[in-house]
Amino acid sequence: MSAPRQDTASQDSIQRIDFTSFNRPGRYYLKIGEIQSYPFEIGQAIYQDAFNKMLRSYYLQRCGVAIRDSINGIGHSPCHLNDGTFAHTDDMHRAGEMKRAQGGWHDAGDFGKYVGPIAVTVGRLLSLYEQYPSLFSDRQLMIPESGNGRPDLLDEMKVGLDWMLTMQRRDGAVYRKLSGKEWPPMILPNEDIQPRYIYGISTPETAKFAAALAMAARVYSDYDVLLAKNYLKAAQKAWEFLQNEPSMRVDWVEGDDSGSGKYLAGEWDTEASLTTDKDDRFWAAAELLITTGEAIFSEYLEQELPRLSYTLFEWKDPSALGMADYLWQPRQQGSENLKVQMKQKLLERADRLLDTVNRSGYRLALDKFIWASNKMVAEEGITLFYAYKLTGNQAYYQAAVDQLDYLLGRNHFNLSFVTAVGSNSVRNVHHRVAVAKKTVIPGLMVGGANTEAQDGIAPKGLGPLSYVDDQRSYATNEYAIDYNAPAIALIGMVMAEGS
Ligand code: 9MR
Ligand code: ZN
Repeated sequence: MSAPRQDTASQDSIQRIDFTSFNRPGRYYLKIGEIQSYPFEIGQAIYQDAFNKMLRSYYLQRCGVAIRDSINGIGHSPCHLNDGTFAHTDDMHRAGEMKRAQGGWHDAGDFGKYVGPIAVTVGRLLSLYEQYPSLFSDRQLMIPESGNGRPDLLDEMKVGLDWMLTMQRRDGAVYRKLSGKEWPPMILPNEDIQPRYIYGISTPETAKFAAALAMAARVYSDYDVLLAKNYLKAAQKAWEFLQNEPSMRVDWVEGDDSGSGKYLAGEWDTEASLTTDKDDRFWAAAELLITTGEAIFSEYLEQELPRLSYTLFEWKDPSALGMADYLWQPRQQGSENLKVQMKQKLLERADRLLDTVNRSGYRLALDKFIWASNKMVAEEGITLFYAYKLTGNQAYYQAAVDQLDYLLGRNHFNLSFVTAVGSNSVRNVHHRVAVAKKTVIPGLMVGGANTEAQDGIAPKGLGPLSYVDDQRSYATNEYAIDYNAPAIALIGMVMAEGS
């Protein structure tokens, strides 16, 4: 056991115990005097259960269909069958007109459906699939499509992809979201019968759409050539629209967030990435290049790359996945010069992260805790993992696993931030179905510590301690599809290349 050391962010006193030499699989606990720890496992397949539960949660988020969950008995009748009505008049549709846009996934604890988070969720998970296809199989998740001969992951991602297609306009532009005008109370989705609206088109969403659909075009071509062609056509059409709209355009009307998330530069978000769509276009160009090999896309990347750094992949700025996918693209294509630049940018970030990890008692790569900090922990873990993949340096690998350890319980709260994973895990998630059914839905990762605690329930201003396991705390204890995705990816990477 190491000497006690203070973790600056939490003020906790921390001692490390190394279990490397324990190689007998089993369930263990620690006891010092009267104090006994939660039990924990040592073994080969310790992540499999978390991986499958977290992946399966997307099935439970499906919209527009009846959910009959054979494993947990969670379910509801079909919801939101009237999706949706145009909220505003634009140059192709009139307010009040209807467009069929059923399906997709509810975003989080709410019932909104947003192109941004769906695109990055699909992107993160299809990228994992491309790198480690053996993590996935048919009949893995016990979903309605299990047994159809293709990996369940692809069936589930198709739900998000096909819904995104419904959000595209004839000219390739993509509408940003679909939701009600009022936040529904804590009811089941089929009880939410308010009208649901399709909100304005936007170039950042159109670009993220193009990227995700371009990826899908290559991934699904092994299983369904027609579907893959359709996805590619949609991606190309979206890119065409972006060429006709060279500046960032977001059709936003005051009040468009009255009953749904903004996913836009706003009162809490000041990041530069929200005032430009170059980062979104970069991801689109990278995926379109990998899929089609067309020169216009590599010219675009050559031109834009010098201005970008390697950042944290999310809906605010998805450019990092463009770089990672470029670096590890199949068939060894791509320009060496671009790869060298990307590699350097990625390692610059990874080295900064490693410094932060080494300074932190919990070996955490984050030093600020805002809304969705757990998602950021997972994404930083992925960046560290990528750095390990590029260099073989074990220090990066260890730091990547450290991020996962934090999420699954090695934190101030002694708590796994994923429901039904671990021996002490979060229970009171801000999630309408879970609250209405008075149940715990397994495999949901919550947002985590958020020093701004905008909900007024979690304590404010405490950094990593600004968190509470309370279903009212939407700013710290809500689950969202784009939180689970990087956590699943980090787990998958560690499972696939764990040493
Ligand atoms: O995850 C989002 C976070 O990055 C933003 O800071 C926050 C405020 O805009 O919104 C979060 O997303 C929520 C969305 O707006 C509505 N659905 C639930 C999402 C998770 O809390
Ligand atoms: Zn629904």
